[in-house]
Amino acid sequence: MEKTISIAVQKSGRLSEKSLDLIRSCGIDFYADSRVLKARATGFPLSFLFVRDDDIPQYVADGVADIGIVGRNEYDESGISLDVVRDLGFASCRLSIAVPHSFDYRGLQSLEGKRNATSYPNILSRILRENDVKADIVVVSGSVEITVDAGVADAIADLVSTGTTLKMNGLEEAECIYRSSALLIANPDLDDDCRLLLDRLLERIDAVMLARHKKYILFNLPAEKLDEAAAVIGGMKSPTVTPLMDKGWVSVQSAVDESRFWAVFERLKALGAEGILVMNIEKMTE
Ligand code: PRT
Ligand code: ZN
Repeated sequence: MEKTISIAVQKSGRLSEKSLDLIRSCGIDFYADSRVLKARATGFPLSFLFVRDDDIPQYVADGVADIGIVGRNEYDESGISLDVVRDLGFASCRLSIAVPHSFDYRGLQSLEGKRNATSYPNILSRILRENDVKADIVVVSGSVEITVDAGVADAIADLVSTGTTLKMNGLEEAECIYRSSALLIANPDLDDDCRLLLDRLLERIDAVMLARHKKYILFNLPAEKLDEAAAVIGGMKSPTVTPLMDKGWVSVQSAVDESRFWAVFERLKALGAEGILVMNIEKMTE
């Protein structure tokens, strides 16, 4: 029987869609239905286990799944030690201390002797300990933001992405103490077959992730500006240059980091580039 590698993915929540999108972008197809707990991919020997995110580190540790996608917060909170294979970058958020407006917050020391509600007691207590702060931790599994108003806590440590939830509950984000994004985790004792499959999968994931941060540009340029344009584009072996019918002009193609894209675009225009075409890249290798 063909060997497969199994991946635990959040069944339904903030990680689900992006986890499945990433796998689809790797050319791996499957049928995912919110009612099923397992699925088998086509195009790659991969099977899925759809579960709650809190359970993913334990399932991977127990070998119920070989690998998994989970927020760094859940992984660290679990206290389980696994291989962190990649930081996938999506579902990013921060764990922040938030306080009511009446609370005069001046750093973590302000929490000394106070009641702090959180769903991440292990992460919070580690950070408080590292900062020599002795405080009570009130563990709640959800709706942390209502605990201050309910009178069970003086401050909270909760995940934040836009900050809207805190504001809507009359709380101020006082300090970010920890950052999280989705991780690809693996059981450290995978057998050789599984490790080979993981390496094949990683090759695809890396190609997709690299491409996500790049744009492909194509433009026409006066030939005498070529050296300057190459310097502007930078970070690559050489742009592809094709002569045009009009002898004084060339067509240039290259990948550019998305973060530098607008700066590059403006400088190329200033050099006389025309007909600039910009395309998304689906996959690429370095
Ligand atoms: O059912 P299951 O246990 O699988 O899911 P869950 O309810 O425990 O988790 P889910 O789907 O809410 O989040 C999964 C993971 O997404 C988390 O463990 C984080 O790694 C990550 N993530 C990213 C977030 C957020 N952003 C986020 N904003 N998790 C939670 N939130 C909460 C936040 O605490 C706040 O209450 O979303 C609310 C809205 O945030 P604002 O700041 O945008 O208003
Ligand atoms: Zn959860």
